[in-house]
Amino acid sequence: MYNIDKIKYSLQARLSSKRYEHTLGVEYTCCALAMRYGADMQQARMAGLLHDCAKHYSGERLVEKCIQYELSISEYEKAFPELLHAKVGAYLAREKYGVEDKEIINAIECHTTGKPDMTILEKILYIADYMEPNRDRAPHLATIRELAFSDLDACLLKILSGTLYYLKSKGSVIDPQTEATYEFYNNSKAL
Ligand code: DGI
Ligand code: FE
Ligand code: FE
Repeated sequence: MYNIDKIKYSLQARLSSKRYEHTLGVEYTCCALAMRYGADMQQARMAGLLHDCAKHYSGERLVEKCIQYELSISEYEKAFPELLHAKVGAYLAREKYGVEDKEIINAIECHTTGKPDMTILEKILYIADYMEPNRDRAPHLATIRELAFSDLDACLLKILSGTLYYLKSKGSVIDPQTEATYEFYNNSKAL
């Protein structure tokens, strides 16, 4: 069993108060979605709680951490190292917070870009991260919050298309995994 209080204490000490509130919001939303879809609620809560546990590191520190922990860095991650908070977070969830459940680790690892053919837990974390109660800036939040409880894949696609639109409008580098995730869910929607 995990010591949730200890994990929360440690996260609160490291993350900014805004990021910590976001973390609690993602934990809560993961649990609600797990309840809706019959997924494991404790597993979903833990994924939500730890998903941004490396978010306080700068891009430069994240690159250093990857080198130190021997984690690979792609060309895209080099160009936009903040993306690495998911990979380093997955590593720390296992090595520092003692999470042995590979499904939780995988969900944390892909929570920023998504990936094609996600598990229910991976979808729940990806969606909860976007729509937790403290989020207020993303477009179509009301629709996304409604869709999350009726059609997970349609909800994913709505988030992905909004994210791609936002990144393109900023002229940002788009990770091939974000693009591949969008393509997968866009192609599977009619099936
Ligand atoms: O860590 P959070 O802020 O809670 O959320 P997150 O892990 O989903 O990260 C969100 C940011 O990641 C958001 O600004 C969009 C960005 N992002 C997602 N996919 C890509 C990306 N940024 C780039 N440059 N390329 C991507 O493919
Ligand atoms: Fe994140
Ligand atoms: Fe997050």
